[in-house]
Amino acid sequence: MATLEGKIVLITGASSGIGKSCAEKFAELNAKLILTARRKDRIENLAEELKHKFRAEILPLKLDVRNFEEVKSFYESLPAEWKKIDILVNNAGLARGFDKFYEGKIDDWNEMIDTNIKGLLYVSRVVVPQMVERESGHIINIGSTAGHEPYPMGNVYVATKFAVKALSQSFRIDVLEKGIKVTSIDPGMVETEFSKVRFRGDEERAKKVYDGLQPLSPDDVADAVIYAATRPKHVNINQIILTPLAQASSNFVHRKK
Ligand code: NDP
Ligand code: 8X3
Repeated sequence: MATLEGKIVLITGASSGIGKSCAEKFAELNAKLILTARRKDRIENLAEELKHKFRAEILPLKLDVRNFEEVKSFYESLPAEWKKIDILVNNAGLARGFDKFYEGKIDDWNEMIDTNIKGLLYVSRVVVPQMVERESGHIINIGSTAGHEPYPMGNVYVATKFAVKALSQSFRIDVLEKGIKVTSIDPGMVETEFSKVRFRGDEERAKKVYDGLQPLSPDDVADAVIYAATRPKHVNINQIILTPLAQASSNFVHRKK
């Protein structure tokens, strides 16, 4: 197992769910963390907690991945020693709405496309050149089973995750001779704030998504991220698809009555 000690890890969307669990696990393994999200209070509190628990070195920084100028100035403002990011976890993402495409809301579509596709591209565009220069680094994209098989009313969210899969494959080709790893971690149903965000705070509807089955926890997904991040130098984990035991794919879910 390769060590994470002293590695600089940037996590987008670290204020909740999978990103937060990744932060906890990387901190436990003595990585140095740059935690980003829009909800600054949350990442600041998390940073304090992890500093206290693991003596971790952490920079919590507010970042909206949809804004390229903000992404650029975020990176430029990092102290020189923190610019050499070893591992980039492109996790920030969301679903909005659950409609037939012909009834879909344009604002929902734009938000998903701007966050899940363009945000991932913006952050990668700014962070990866120093990896290329150093011929070392690891890009870990959080995809989804939705990027492998569409499901009813998933349309635009599904399309964004197909795009993430395409980008992970493309990145891998583009950095092939640069010694940089590219991994896609593709979970099925994970109980986080994801469904609450999708249904705009409707807790009851969000809960129903996981009715009659045990979903993945964010820690389950973070474990897969850590696995990919700790392989020996010559090993690249291209993709991990993980689902709850009760989920075979996007469309096949077994629920106990
Ligand atoms: P959560 O809603 O719990 O977390 C989403 C995170 O993304 C939050 O930290 C949020 O932070 C951040 N985020 C959203 N928009 C932006 C933005 N514009 N700029 C910066 N950060 C942003 O959901 P999950 O943990 O479940 O989601 C994480 C990733 O996992 C997403 O890419 C999602 O598509 C993917 N995924 C989730 C699955 C699930 O079933 N839950 C399954 C498969 C994949 P803030 O609001 O503070 O900015
Ligand atoms: C999130 C999981 O099944 O809602 O990517 O698409 S799902």
